[in-house]
Amino acid sequence: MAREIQGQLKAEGRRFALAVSRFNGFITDHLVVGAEDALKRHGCRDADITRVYVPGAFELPAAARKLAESGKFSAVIALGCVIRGQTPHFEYVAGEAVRGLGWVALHTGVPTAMGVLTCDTLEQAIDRAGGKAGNKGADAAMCALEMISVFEQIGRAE
Ligand code: INI
Repeated sequence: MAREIQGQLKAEGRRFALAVSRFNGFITDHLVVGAEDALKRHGCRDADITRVYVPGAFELPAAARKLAESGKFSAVIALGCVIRGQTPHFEYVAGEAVRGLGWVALHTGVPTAMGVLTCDTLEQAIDRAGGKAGNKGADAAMCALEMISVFEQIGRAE
């Protein structure tokens, strides 16, 4: 019979690091609320969440790497917001943030969730930070829970 691994969404007894960009803080604050709400609804204690603030999305990968390599956390959840209208270097900031977080996920082996909004407009960002398109911070937290469980089960598989 085929064996299958599916992630369980359990946050109890796990420790989480949130790397949060201060740039567009009025959006990222809402991503933090969404992420922490999702973690707590799945059993995480307040004391098991560490929030680390960095200047902008560009700095998220470096902070996420430090957090992942510290060995203190079950997962790292990176939260940021890059809006195209605000800068001609949108592509660079967004690209480096996404690429860098992918690098952290691959090279550290610690589940690293990408909760960085890359939007054309402020309205799109609001929609995704607790507005009509949900909360991408909460989505990233759920992704972290799923990947922790998937990795654990792969480790135990015979
Ligand atoms: N950082 C963001 O998080 N979002 C943005 O939209 C943004 N824009 O528009 O420039 C932004 N820039 C700052 C960048 O992340 C770095 O903090 C900065 O370049 C210093 O390294």
